[in-house]
Amino acid sequence: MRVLVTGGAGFIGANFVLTTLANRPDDRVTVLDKFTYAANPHTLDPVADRITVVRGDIGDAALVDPLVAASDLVVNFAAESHNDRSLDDPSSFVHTNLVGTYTLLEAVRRHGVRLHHVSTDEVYGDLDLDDPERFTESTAYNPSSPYSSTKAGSDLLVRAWVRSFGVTATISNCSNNYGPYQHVEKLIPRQITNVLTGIRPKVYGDGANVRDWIHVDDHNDAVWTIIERGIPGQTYLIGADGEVDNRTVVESILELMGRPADAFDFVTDRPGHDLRYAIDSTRLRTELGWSPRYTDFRSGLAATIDWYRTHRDWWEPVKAGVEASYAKTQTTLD
Ligand code: NAD
Ligand code: TDX
Repeated sequence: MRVLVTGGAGFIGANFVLTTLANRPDDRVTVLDKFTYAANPHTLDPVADRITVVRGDIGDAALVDPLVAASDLVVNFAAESHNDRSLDDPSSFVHTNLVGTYTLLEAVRRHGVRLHHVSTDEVYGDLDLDDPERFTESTAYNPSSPYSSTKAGSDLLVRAWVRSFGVTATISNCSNNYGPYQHVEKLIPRQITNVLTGIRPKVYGDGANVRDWIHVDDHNDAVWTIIERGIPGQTYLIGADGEVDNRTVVESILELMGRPADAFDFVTDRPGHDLRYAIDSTRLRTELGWSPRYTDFRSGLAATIDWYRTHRDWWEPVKAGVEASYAKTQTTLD
């Protein structure tokens, strides 16, 4: 199969490329990526001779069209992905997440190519801490941030192109990912690399916000399951029953790194901060037979800490810039 992986130099997309090459040696992989700040130019170096890398924008129709025409499958990971940045400047989120997805949809429509669109549980908004319900495929969309609203819009474009134009597409909405190659702006790598560089970890607000953690390899395994066995036109939620509050995540990182569990600071909260996400992945498990392999969050976290410890050259060049940027808006709370 000829697979076009958009956003294949970012966190989840690069892990997808690496596991696809390992598990499906006969597939031919092309990466289309704009190489924004979020892409590390070295992540794909070890497989550079096995893939084709095209540097460009998914919103560039003239570039996208022949790449899609030469593919059997497009897997769309390309996005602006960070909530904090979307609050600072939403413009690139509107361009990439909305115009970019539209551009891909028009190309797959023209050429009759299958699309899998990767999305997030944040499209559903948030839940109360004690709400017994979790998100399902029929939960109403209710996004909170410029990031999540542009992802919600991208999903709705895919649904409309399926219904109105007969495009063959599936959508997945996954919970928070962790694992190797995640940018140090995100919660888990930020705190691990803070400890490794002598900075106290930073928890937004009171740290009660809950995220539903899944290892990136389990996410990507679910994406392949949906591509192979999913029903065209359907949406599947991906989650691994990994709900943990942020304070506990940071305390666990500190403990696993041999530091006192209270050696962190509470800092300025994120505006509009979603309280809790929780995924019910029953459809994916019962209809498609998927289940996660990483069921012990603490050991997945320990492996991720080891990865950042042994890959300093991968993250060190951007660490100081990320912290300087956060310091402009985040101050320690008393
Ligand atoms: P990321 O920010 O690490 O990577 C995004 C990649 O897209 C980068 O390589 C970037 O250069 C590229 N890109 C950005 N704009 C582009 C454009 N206009 N054209 C081409 N490439 C462009 O993001 P990620 O965490 O790997 O997320 C990948 C996808 O998964 C996103 O759609 C995101 O919404 C979704 N998702 C992420 C998570 C998570 O926890 N990280 C959870 C659920 C869903
Ligand atoms: O330093 C921090 N301290 C902190 O308390 C950072 C960076 C974050 N947080 C909090 C905010 C969130 O409650 O931790 C939680 C996780 O934050 P992020 O890593 O920024 O992720 P989140 O906003 O939950 O979104 C992530 O998961 C869903 C991805 O960035 C999205 O792309 C994905 O859709």
